[in-house]
Order: sequence, then structure tokens, then C-alpha cells
Amino acid sequence: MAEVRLEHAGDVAVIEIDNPPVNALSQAVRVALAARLGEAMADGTVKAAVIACAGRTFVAGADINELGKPRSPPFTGDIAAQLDGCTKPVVAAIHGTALGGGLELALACHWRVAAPDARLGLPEVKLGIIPGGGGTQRLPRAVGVKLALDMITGGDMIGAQAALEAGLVDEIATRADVRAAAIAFARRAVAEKWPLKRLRDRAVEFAPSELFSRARTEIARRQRGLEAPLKAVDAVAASLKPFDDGLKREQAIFAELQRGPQFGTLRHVFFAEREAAKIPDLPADLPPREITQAAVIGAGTMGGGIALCFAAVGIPVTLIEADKAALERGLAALRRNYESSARRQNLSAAELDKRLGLVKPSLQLAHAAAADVIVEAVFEDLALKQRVFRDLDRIAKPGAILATNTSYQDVEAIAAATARPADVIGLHFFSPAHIMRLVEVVRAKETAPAVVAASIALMRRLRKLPVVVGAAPGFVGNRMLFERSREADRLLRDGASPQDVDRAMVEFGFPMGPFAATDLAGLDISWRMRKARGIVEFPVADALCEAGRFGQKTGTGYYRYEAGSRQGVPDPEADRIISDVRNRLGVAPQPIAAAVIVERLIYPLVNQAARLLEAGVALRPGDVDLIWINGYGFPAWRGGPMFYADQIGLESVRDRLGHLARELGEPALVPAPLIERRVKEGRGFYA
Ligand code: 3H9
Repeated sequence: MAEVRLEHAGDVAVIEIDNPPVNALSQAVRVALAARLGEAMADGTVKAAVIACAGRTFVAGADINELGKPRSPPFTGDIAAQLDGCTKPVVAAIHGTALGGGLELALACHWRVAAPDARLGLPEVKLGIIPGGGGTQRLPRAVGVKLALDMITGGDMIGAQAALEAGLVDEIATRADVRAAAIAFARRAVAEKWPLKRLRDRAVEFAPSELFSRARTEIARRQRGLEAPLKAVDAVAASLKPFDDGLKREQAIFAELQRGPQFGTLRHVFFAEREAAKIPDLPADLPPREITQAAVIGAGTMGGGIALCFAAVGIPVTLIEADKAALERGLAALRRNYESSARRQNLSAAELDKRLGLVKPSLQLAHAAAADVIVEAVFEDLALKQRVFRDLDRIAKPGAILATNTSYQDVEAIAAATARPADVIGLHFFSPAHIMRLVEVVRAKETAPAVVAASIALMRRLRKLPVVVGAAPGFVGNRMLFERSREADRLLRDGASPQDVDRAMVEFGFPMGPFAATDLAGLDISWRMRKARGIVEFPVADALCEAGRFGQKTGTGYYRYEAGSRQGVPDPEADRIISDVRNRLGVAPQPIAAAVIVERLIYPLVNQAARLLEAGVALRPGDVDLIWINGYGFPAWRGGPMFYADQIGLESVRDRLGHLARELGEPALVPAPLIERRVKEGRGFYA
């Protein structure tokens, strides 16, 4: 039950919001908060007020369940206006995360005191909206336009220390109890008669127009297709006007975006993320496993990236490699990667050194003995991985989690190399591992529930998005990718060019087309895998590989790359190879419309995912959507392949699949039984 309490600490009123789990500003909370604030201001014995929260966090924002539905006042903006009218000091006591409407509430207080580990942000753009409680107007007045633009258009949080340096918080509590620190702060404000600091009365510092145009260019590059970040720039630009005019502009944009389709879609993504953390058959009372030490085996790109993930959250990690030169190469690459991401995150040199200091290089597997979790990231070769696990079985301490970072090998066969398969799990990180959020947590038949739960908790601690999948070939993401790749190859045979296909998918919203992406990743690994497994359904990719065209690494693939350039240009030689394949197979090329290219590349994903859901390899449609959004560049604003299929209408997806299966003679495109059933019941994947 939501409650807002008013207590007295001497002459300071403490208004405590208590609305588990994250103190969202629901209708009930807003009504009660406005009332308590009114009472505190009217009480002659009260000299100042502190707004604090019970439980694990300060207010994490508006109640997302209520947004987009008819709501009644007081709105967050009304409470902010009420705070503006307060004549007694009001101090926010921030612990946990102050997000969205929560930070807007804090910004309307006169001062902000934060716990050392507090984090603050306006993440609304991630939901397809912008702050609607005055955040776009008060934040630039607190921290300047540049940082406000970064925070509001990117939606990421900043830590208490950065917030202090930027002027967003006024004090970091040195004592454990941030509330006590805020009370002391309020008393000082009263005793020393500080003038009340109302952000609305402050002018925004001068901001050259290039700041805004640069932000728009950057958004067009990094957040293509998303409406909210561009609108957020408009709202922040309006902060240069008088406060009330800017506020009106914010309100108009907020209302428009709340009615738009992207909000509904991104809210679906938000709740899918929360759902993914819940695994139906895991007992709730599993004892947590303490992880204080990690080890990573293999200092290649993946191993180095994974080691960085541990170091970034303060977990010491031993990075083990058999070969000295490879270890040195790996460490150098790791430092380079970290330096570049540290620049992006504004990490100080001291912090960078501290984190890198947590990575301990080693040439001996025996140094994994102290680790609570060991992640194997050696070359994708089953026999090699089994050998590593046999050795780890001897070396690792009892109860250690033994994880493999394989992207397609049989996790059960790897587990079987040990005498403790219950402790073995797959943790499929995506490259670059220190940047990509997704981790497929691959649960093998014998993996213990406690190991699954501990792995999920650990990945969340590493600030990853763990999604639990079954140990079937290719798990979920790569198994679906296989279907798309086969269809992409067939599109080339049937008459499309690599540019046609890539353009259609980029227009759909992917950051890169499938062929440009394959050129970047390299064609050779899957070619070798296909040869080893006797797969012959990729004649174009096979022909390119046979001609030594492995993608960017060889300067040619589907495209040609000038020395030092990552931008592919159409290559007549690739066209000739494709044309030879068509001739060999007796295919007369036909032009293929962009809309058909999209159907032929998206619907096979949906069909395969339906099979994986039926087989229990994927637990929920939402998990599939998260995997494709966070691992494969599916545009978040389209909600993922399953949500998209529902938007199109599952019946029409089913009909198109049936048509394509007949036309192309491809059994994999025959609509999956789950799709047939849902259509018969008049349902989609979600409803
Ligand atoms: C906004 O504020 C608009 C304003 O500008 C408009 C003003 C007019 N509402 O993530 P967790 C639930 S927009 C409702 O697992 P964590 C969540 O569903 C909002 N519910 O915990 C889950 O429920 P369940 C801007 C919410 O510790 C439970 O809380 N704010 C909300 O890993 C635990 O969540 C945001 O976008 C909410 N706002 O992470 C912040 N937030 O257990 C969104 C959470 O039933 N929230 N729940 O599945 C977060 O980023 C994370 O939840 C947070 C905690 C970091 C707070």
C-alpha cells in the first residue's frame, strides 16, 4: 500500500514516500505527497522539510503502469510548482536511484543531498517519451545545456560524484544515513538563512546553437528511428526561453509522445526486461552465492571484454591465457578498449587505473582456483572447450560456477566433461562484451537452479541484461539468425543485390544491413561450421568464401573495402560471383521490392522463434524480443520480432509464411504449429 508519511525531526518535517518496490509517483502518492507538503508548510512549528523515501530507492519515476492512461491531478509538474511556491527550505534526500519524475521532484526542491552510491537520471526517452514534470527546463538550469542534453537525450544515469561536480546535487552524505544528512543540511539552511535556490528562477547559461545541431546529428546517427530523443532536444532548446514558456513546450511534446505508438512499444520492452528476470520454475528462496573473485579463460576479444565487465563493477578477475604473446596482445587490446569506453563515460584516469588494476593476467589455469565464477572464452572448438572444463573440474573450488561463453557449441557436452555438470552453465556474451548488454544464460539439462539464479544475479550486477534460454543448437538468437541468413542468401540468388537487402533492412530500422554486418564479423567462421556440418543452403556465401572473400578482414566480402576503410562499396566482382551462382542454379534473377525483402527476412525469425517457444528453448515472446533488440540490432521502437508480428497481425504473417514456403519450396517457412494455433484462437503472441 502506498503511503506518504509526515514525521517531525525537531523543527524539520520529514516527508517519507513509501510505495514499494521503487516508490513510483502513482496517483495515490501524488495526492498524498501534495497534501503532506501543504501540511508541513502550514505548520508553524516546521522550519524546513526533507523529502525522503522508504525502502531501496528514492522515487524511480512516474508509475509506468499509469502513463498513457487518463490521469488526474495533481501531476508531477503540479507538485513541482507547489515546491516552487514553498517559502521554507525543502531538501531532497536521495538514495538508490532518482529517476524520471523522481529526479524532477528532487530538482524542484531547493537543495539535493545524495548518498555516495546514489544515481540520477532522466530515462524517459528509453520509454519513447520525454520528462513531463519540468525536467527538461530545470535540469539545464542546474547543470548547463550540454550535460542536460546528454542526460535527457541519452537517458543514462550519472553517479552522485559526477552529479555533485555538475551542480545537480549539493552535498554527498558522508554518513550512512542520507536522511540524517539532509535534515542537518536543512537545519543549516534555516540557521544561516540561505536564500532558497529555485531552479525556475535561474537563467540558463548561454548555449551556442551548434550544441543543439550537434545533438541532433548525433541522435540521427546513434538513435535512428527514435522520435523522443529529437523531441527532447526541442524541449531542452525551449529552456532558453522564459521558464513558463519552456514548460508549456515540454508539456505539449510530452502529451504528443504519450499518445504516439513508440511509447506503447517501448513500454512493452521495459516490462519485457522486468519479466525476463523471473524464471517460473526457480524456487524463490535459493541461497545467494557470494561472488568476490572471477576468472576468465582466454584473453581474446571476448575474454578481454568479459574481464572488463567484472572489473567495471569492482570484482577482481584473473585473465588466463596459455600463450604469453597472446596474453600480452589481449591485455593491450583490453586497455585500448577500456580507454575508449572510459572517455565516453567520463571516467577519470585514476578510476581507469583502479579498474584495470583489478584484472590480473596469468599464464596458469591453476590461478582460477580461488574464483567463485570462471568464464571460459577460448576458441570455438568443442574438443578444446571440453579439455578446458576437464582441467577446471580438477582446479576450481567446490561450488564455483563454471561458465562457457560459447555462442553455439553444445553446453551439455561441455558440462559432461566435468564431474559437476550441475555447476556448468552457458553465459553467451555478445561482442564487444564490455558494451553489449545482452547475455544469453544457457541452462543445460543438469544445471542446478541455484547456479541459474546466481548467474542471473551476477549478470545483473555486471549491469547486463540476462535472458535465460535452453541449451539447443544456436540457443535462441543465433538459431533465429541462421534462418534469416539462409533467406538473405536466397534473396541474392533470386535477384536482389547486397545493397538492396542492406538498404531495406536499414530503412526498417536495423543499424546495419545483414551483409554489411556479416562482412564486419567475417564470413569464414560460419563457412567452416557449415562445411563441418555438411550444410549446403548458402551457395552465395560459400562461393564468396571459396574466392577468399571473408569480409572486412580480407578487404572483400559482399562489398569491397578500401585500405583502412570500414565503409563497403559495391563490388562488380561480388556481383559476378553472385551471378555465377544464379547461372549454376538456373535461376532467372527478378527485382525484389524492399517490402518483400523485409518480409522474407523478418518472418522467418518469427517462425523460428515460435518453434523455440514451443520447444521451451525460449521462455516467452518477450525474451525473444529482448534478445533480438539487444543482441542483433532489431529496432527497439518496433518492439522486437514477436511484438512486430502481433502489430502486423499474426494471421497475415501466417498467410505470408505459407505463401513463401510454397513459392520458395522451403519447409522451414511452413508456419509453425504455435502460430497456427494462435491464429485459430484469434490471438497473437502477446494477447
Ligand atoms: C517518468 O517518470 C515520466 C515523468 O517525467 C512524467 C511526469 C509527469 N513504474 O527493474 P526492477 C517495477 S517515466 C512502475 O526489476 P531494479 C518493475 O516493473 C518513468 N513500476 O528493479 C518491477 O516490478 P515487478 C521514468 C516500476 O532494482 C519492480 O519495480 N523512470 C517502475 O533492477 C522492480 O524493478 C524509469 O524509467 C516505474 N517507474 O531496478 C525508471 N520502475 O517486480 C524505470 C520499476 O512487479 N525503472 N518498476 O516486475 C528502472 O530503471 C529500474 O526499475 C530501477 C530499479 C533502476 C528503478
